[in-house]
Amino acid sequence: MTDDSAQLFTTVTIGDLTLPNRIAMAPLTRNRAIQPNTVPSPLAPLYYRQRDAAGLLISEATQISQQGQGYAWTPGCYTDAQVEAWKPVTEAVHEDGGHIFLQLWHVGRISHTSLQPNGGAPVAPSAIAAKTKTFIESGKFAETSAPRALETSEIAAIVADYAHAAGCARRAGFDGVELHGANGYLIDQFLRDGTNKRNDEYGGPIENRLRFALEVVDAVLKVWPATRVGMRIAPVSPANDIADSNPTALFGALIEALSQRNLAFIHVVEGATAGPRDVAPFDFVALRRAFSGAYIANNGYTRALAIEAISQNRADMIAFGRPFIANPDLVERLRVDAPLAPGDQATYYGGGAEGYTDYPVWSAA
Ligand code: 8OZ
Repeated sequence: MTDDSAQLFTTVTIGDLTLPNRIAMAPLTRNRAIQPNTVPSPLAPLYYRQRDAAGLLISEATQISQQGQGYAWTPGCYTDAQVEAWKPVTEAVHEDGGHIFLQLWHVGRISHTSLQPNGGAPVAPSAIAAKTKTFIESGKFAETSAPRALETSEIAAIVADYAHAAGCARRAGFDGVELHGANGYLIDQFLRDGTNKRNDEYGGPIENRLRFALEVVDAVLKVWPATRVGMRIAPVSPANDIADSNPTALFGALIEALSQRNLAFIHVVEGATAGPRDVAPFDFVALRRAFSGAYIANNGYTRALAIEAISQNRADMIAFGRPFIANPDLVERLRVDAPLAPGDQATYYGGGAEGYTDYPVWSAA
């Protein structure tokens, strides 16, 4: 072990879990679920097991309902068949002594009628289409479909869908759940004034725009203890055409409310998702200080940046996403400072074992 990498290999407490290192695997959408029931792939247990030296694995984004789906072949965790198919994943990870949280996801407006129940319009806080594309079952990219605004009376059922999926995650043997509050999906759409133009109690001032996120958190906290619940946020990311006039005020207020609820962690996409870290000024150190739980940092971290952030106590864990695709043994490579394989974008989304479970581990030989 090189001296400085030792910083990444100290134990860390997340909620009530003591984890062996500071490296998390970020959620990675891989689009290999089995249609029409969006059951996780039979290769998923091997895929996660190959990567489970990470102190914490966060699953790929997983829809809480059919309405919550926005891309072809993403898995769900809301039916008995899906729960059964997730069990071998959690069992494989636990056999190795690893830990895995399920990421709970509702895409809101980032969807397409072909993926929605009865071919209907996707739902959103307001009827504003996202200028972005999604990936549909024809195997092609398509413009997202124009959404319809949710009726106030419909919101409670979506909150209940989160709680139901959180219960399914428990039955499937996950160690906890991460709420996907990042990247312009439904929770983020409610939070931001660029996508939330509602006149009811879910729109307008920050206090109202937080309401949906906090109702979801509170519903999930009836199923899981706060020690096993985290939220992923991306305060300045423009992902999926999201925008807000004052992310500092918005996320400051959110973090205060999450602290009051003793959430185990926030998982923060620093900068533009999968893009530049310096897309807009934002004081992530202040955000971390304001939060009572652990801070998992993500986005564009290299080994050197990760060591620096942990050494300077700017994060409790560092989540690596894309580097885990082609480097199943990323944890070991970071330990010994081995070169990283680049990965093949053509196999990121969809397909089978190729580019999923067939990446070799690094050998010093
Ligand atoms: C890449 C492709 C499709 C979805 C995210 C869940 O950005 C995603 C996602 C990433 O959070």
